[in-house]
Amino acid sequence: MSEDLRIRNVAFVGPHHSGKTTLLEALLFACGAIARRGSVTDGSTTTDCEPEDIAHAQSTCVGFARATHDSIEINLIDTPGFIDFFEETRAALRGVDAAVVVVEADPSRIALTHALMEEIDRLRLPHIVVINKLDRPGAEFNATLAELQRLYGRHVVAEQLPIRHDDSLVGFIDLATMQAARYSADGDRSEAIEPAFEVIARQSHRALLEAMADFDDHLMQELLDDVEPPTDEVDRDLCDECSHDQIVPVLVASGLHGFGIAALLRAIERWFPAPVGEARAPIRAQVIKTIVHPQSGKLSVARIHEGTLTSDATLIDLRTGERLRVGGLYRLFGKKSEPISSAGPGSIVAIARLEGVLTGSTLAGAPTVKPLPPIEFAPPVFAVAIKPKERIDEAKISQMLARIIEEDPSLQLARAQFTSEQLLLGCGEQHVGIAIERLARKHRVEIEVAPPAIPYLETISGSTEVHSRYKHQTGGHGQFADVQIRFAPRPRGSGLLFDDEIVGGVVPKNFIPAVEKGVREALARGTSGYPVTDLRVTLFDGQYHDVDSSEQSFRTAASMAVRDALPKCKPIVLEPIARVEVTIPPHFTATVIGQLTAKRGQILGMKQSDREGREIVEADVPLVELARYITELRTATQGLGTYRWSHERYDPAPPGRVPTAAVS
Ligand SMILES: Nc1nc2c(ncn2[C@@H]2O[C@H](COP(=O)(O)OP(=O)(O)OP(=O)(O)O)[C@@H](O)[C@H]2O)c(=O)[nH]1
Ligand SMILES: [Mg+2]
Repeated sequence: MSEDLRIRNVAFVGPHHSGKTTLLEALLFACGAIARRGSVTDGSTTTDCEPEDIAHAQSTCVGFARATHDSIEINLIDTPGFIDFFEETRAALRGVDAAVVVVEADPSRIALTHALMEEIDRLRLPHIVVINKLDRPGAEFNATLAELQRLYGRHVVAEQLPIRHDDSLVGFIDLATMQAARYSADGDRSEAIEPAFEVIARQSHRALLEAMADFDDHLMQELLDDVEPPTDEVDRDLCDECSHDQIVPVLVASGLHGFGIAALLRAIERWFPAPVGEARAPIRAQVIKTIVHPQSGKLSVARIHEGTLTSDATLIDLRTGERLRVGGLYRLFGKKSEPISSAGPGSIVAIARLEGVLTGSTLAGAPTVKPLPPIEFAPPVFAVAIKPKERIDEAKISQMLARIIEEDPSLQLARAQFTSEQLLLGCGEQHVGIAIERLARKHRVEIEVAPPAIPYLETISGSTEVHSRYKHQTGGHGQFADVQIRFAPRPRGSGLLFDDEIVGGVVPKNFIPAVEKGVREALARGTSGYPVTDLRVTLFDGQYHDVDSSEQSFRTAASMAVRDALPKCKPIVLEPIARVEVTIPPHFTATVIGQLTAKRGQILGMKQSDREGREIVEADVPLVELARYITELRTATQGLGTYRWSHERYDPAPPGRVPTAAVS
């Protein structure tokens, strides 16, 4: 039988900059888990402990910590809010039983929680919302709550009201107990509700009960009969309905001042579910994060769902069937790892040296254990071209790149089509940028980064015939070759065709491959510097000299012919056109179509997506216009839009818009 454990596993999630790391730090301090409260601005918090977090004063990956309160062990995961790191956050949500959604007291920032709330709903994860930064002048509690309810419904309901004086937070009213409290350095002090707040408190209390009554017939009857339900009943219902993800209570806080922590701790303990799991069952655990230290090696952070894991156990990676020996068992606290000998169900632990195990893998104590649902990572939407700054061997660099991808499976490596550049792909500019920084720091490899080259081509739109003679006399042996060549356009996409129409051996057979070679070499860089394609090149006449003609001289004559001919055939530059599928909630369709049209896109139509509540806009867009498209798309769609593309064809580029290729 499964038993309730005195554990809570909680993720702090929410938009970028909403104050998650600061609030979590205040919670750790309140529980005595840290002696001094660090700050994000000076890089001293527990969970922003990676050098990249500190350098950017923001979370760039998940951080782990724990605290004990009322003899309940609280495992905490701090997640990065920036949209580029959403895949990291999604994986972490698999390890917890509940989430604290931290938002700023600013209604305009609530829409940024959309993708996150969708994921929380999909996982049916019990959660609360904390309206944070209420100490700030101009903080808007009411408007923020209204916006939350407009987007997510009336079951997102205030359980506290902030008491603000002189535009700053001083206390709160608990709407379940109808008691007020004032924050102070040594805890919250209860006090009576001020007369000025009585009406609003009563109305909000009623709204809370009504939202809860939707899931509780008894409470509904009491409300209909105008009976005030006893406080302990309200409290019980809140626990029940929040832990079953029916009600989403909203709390108030100022993480920076440590205000709201006591209520938050109480909510975590009372409203969030305890993990369930059987200690004697075979191990069933899922890896939610992989950390690779250049010196100490690899750590797989896993959530144990069933069983008791010991530091000398053998596990099966159900993804590969591989049997692996645990190389050490740890609990993480910021950058510290504390060795432990065993951990039971509901725990989040770091396991050392599980080679081949990836984030998302199910680790099992027996082959009969059922795998947990895999974690599918969204396909990458942003790419940079990379090459090492110094010449180091290819094998070494690919090994290091493989390690950073092992840490973060939402990164990918690929070779660019047409240009063969090495690409690093990820979920956005910042995601890829930070990966490069991490690579430089951890593996001491400096990488040069550039936007991927656009594989422009050149073609001709007119025909011509040229006569080219190469004659050179340098004492002794001379050089002689004479060719007449016709250049004509071919249909788009048909490539280069070389024709030999020589009759009577005026150019001997053995020199014709040299002519073709000379033509091809010269066409590798057209008038614009880009390769020339879609044309027919016909050698139809020429002359040779018995002694002075050579392969080299015909090659030279042929390339001179190309140089001469190209400007006479009205050369044009061709640009690659991508077929784009943009996936968005339907109400953004008009915006996205406008955006794509402004990018010279040609809209092909709309279709239904497999994903519920999503539509796909299909369009053909010049590849060059897509360089930063993901950032623009997210800005226009509250972070919800995503897209993928594939090469479709080449079209003439608008004159004057194409950079000349750099001479290499
Ligand atoms: N006034 C005020 N500022 C706060 C509060 N909490 C955090 N901040 C500030 O807001 C900024 C962001 O805080 P963080 O704790 O890093 O926010 P976060 O949600 O962890 O940010 P990401 O990890 O990037 O998603 C920092 O400059 C904090 O000092 C608060 O309650 N009041
Ligand atoms: Mg943070």
